Amino acid sequence: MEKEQLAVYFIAGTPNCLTTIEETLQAAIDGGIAMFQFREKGEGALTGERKKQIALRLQAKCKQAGIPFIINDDIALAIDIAADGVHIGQEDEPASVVREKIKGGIVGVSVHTMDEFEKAIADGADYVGTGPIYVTATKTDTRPVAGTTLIRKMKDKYPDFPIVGIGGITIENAEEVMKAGADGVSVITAISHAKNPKQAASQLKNVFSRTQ
Ligand code: TZP
Ligand code: MG
Repeated sequence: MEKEQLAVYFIAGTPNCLTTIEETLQAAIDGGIAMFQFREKGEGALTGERKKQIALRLQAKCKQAGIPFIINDDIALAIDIAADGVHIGQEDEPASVVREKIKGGIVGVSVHTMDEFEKAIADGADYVGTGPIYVTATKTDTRPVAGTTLIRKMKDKYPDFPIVGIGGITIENAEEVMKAGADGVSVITAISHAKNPKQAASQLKNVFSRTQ
């Protein structure tokens, strides 16, 4: 994958969206997101065939826009529908095992320490996400708020490895994350709950452009 694909990395599942997830994703695409992760979690989350049917429709949108379509956690679904990749956390299957299963696809891993970061690299991750950088209401079982210190440390040691920040990132604080060395920001609420999701995506893209 290209690092540029992390610039504005939108994540959403149906429970995160104020309108339909398809409308929200389309607006985010129109605003200029570079990658999308389908993260169907939390109250009201779809499962089974209904989840798969939505995934297929979102995948088609991403294909049309030429951006990677990543699935959170659900390796079986990702393989079933030939998604562009998966994103896993520390509690999921080991990254080395997932790497084998996903073959040439993108594997992203959530990391919270330098040790987890180096393990993810050794296991064959293509990028890592780290956070929560700021306070977030979206995920309740997070680690403590980390700020941007770890991003700086990771970039000092591995300047070329793709890193994206996550958690509580907004149009207002995205610049700080980019300046710490992140290759991009991943957001749920900043786009999915925006009055105008297209404009929110476009503003995040502008923050990225002006910090390069
Ligand atoms: N992992 C760490 S924080 C978080 C995830 C999935 C939630 C990010 O959501 P938001 O709404 O952008 O803070
Ligand atoms: Mg997970």
